[in-house]
Amino acid sequence: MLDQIHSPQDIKQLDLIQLQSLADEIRAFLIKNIQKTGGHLAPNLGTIEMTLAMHYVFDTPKDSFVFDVGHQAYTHKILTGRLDKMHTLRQKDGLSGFTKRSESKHDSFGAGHSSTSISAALGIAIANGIHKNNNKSLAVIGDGALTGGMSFEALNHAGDSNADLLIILNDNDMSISKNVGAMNKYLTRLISGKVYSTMKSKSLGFLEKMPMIHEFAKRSEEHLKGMVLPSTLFEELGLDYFGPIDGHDLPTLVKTLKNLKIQNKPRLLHIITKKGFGLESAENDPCKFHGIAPAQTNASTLPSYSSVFGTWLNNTAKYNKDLVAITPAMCTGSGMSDFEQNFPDQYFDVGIAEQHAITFAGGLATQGLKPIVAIYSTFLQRGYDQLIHDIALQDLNIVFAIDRAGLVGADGATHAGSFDLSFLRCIPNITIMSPSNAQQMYQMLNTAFEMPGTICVRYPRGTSNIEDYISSELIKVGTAKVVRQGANIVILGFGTMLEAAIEAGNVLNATVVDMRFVKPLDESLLIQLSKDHSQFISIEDNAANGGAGSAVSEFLHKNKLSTGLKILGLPDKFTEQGSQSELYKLYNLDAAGIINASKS
Ligand SMILES: Cc1ncc(C[n+]2csc(CCOP(=O)(O)OP(=O)(O)O)c2C)c(N)n1
Repeated sequence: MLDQIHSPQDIKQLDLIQLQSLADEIRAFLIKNIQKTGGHLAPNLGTIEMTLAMHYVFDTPKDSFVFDVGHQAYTHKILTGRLDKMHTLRQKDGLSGFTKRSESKHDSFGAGHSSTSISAALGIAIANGIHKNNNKSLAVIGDGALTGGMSFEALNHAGDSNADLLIILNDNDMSISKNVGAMNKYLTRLISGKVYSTMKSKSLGFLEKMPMIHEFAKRSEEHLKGMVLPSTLFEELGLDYFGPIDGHDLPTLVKTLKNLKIQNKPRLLHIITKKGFGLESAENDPCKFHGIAPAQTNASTLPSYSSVFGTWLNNTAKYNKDLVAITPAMCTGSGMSDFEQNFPDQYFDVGIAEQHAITFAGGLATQGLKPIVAIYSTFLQRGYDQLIHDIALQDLNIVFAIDRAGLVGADGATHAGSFDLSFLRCIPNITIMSPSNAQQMYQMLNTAFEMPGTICVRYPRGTSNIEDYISSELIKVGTAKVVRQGANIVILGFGTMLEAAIEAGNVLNATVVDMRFVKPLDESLLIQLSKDHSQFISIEDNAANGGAGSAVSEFLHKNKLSTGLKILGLPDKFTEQGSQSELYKLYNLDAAGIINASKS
């Protein structure tokens, strides 16, 4: 059947039995396809029936579906005419792993970062109201994404509006790791029936004193729920609440969605799904199968930068009871699993709540603790004001371990750490370190932990070729290191771009510098090098605009130094998806790029 589906219209004629067969086909297809391409396996296996039912009942693109994060939208891609491109998923020039407006008219809102769907779908719903077009707007949000502050802001707005908005809460009790927080506990109580039954018994007790109303209320439990006493937090906030229902039961999903389609108030349907549904290994270990690498990937034995961070964290915590580490829902990805096990009292997973993670760390720091905020570069964007206003402005002692800086590969522009050097560099009181290898990273973390102030250590996705990296040494702040002495040209290598700098340096007989610090720069070395070299070439895995090379340019200009400078960095456009090496080549961030720059 799958081959016959070219648009959502093609599923409308199916009966429910055929729809179930289609779900089974899609499941088998996804398991096979994602194993080849890599991607978000477990989240997509959990949302097949939900997505089929949504497309069966509603009509995109007239109606809008906004998928939170967009990592669970593969079935949606298949049903909206992208089946034949699924083999290109997450590859260069291929389908995005997330929803993307430029990819399909059925993707009503792009995503990648979490907790945005209710806001966007509410905007669409309110616009529909202004246009009086009767189109429907749906947000699909996971229980993990619901831990993000923006979703609360959106609920706060939605519940006080008359918008024709349907929120589908896809509750699988998992974020990437096990979901956390009071809201999650509340949802569990809601599913177990405890919330509703407590409220019901309370309200019945109250109503027994008013026999007429009691009699009326008894006739319809729904009525009782809706009219007499709100039974859930969502209803308290002004949304109609429906559920919980089994999110893998197609007939129930279809029937419920049909009922909900004819309503026009802000409403929330709570569905219960199993992450990894239908694939035993994924059901048993949904965290491991949240996202998987393509089958042919050779697992490297070299240490990843995330694991270097994890090792440093463990080793340092052994001797420092004041060390506390915080992750906004990225425990495994940040290399913190061992630390979580070994130091549970010093470990905080705060949910997908980057803003809170940062200001929470600020509070801890005011009391003499030494917080380490482990955060991906792209998600640090979420906490920018917190970083400026709550941390740097108060000169608090916090280490930011910024993972996935630079290009991340298959996840594409939404996840690329393209901007951190630019947006961090302009903040006063901040020190920025950018290690060129695993051992230097370890030493920088030692340094950052020892020194006061707001310290950022930013490192890329991937592995370092230095295996023996543990070191007790510190690095003098603001010092760069000449790693190759040459003539005429100086290549200023920032972070792991040093490798390309050395390769090009050997070809060009250039002087090569491991810059190590983006802020403060090693100004005296720059002055010294400018005396006997005519040209600098800087290279970084950050936007060229406002990044490390810009810092060098500003310095040269301020000091009226006439040395030429070519800045190699990411272009002034959002980066593509593909393998990291493909992309670095594409953006000339390799030895060939440096050699070409030296000639132009
Ligand atoms: C702002 C932000 N922080 C972190 C992430 C990484 N991330 C992607 S999916 C995910 C878990 C989402 O859980 P949930 O919404 O319950 O969806 P599920 O995968 O369980 O279906 C996380 C933490 C992100 N995409 N955006």
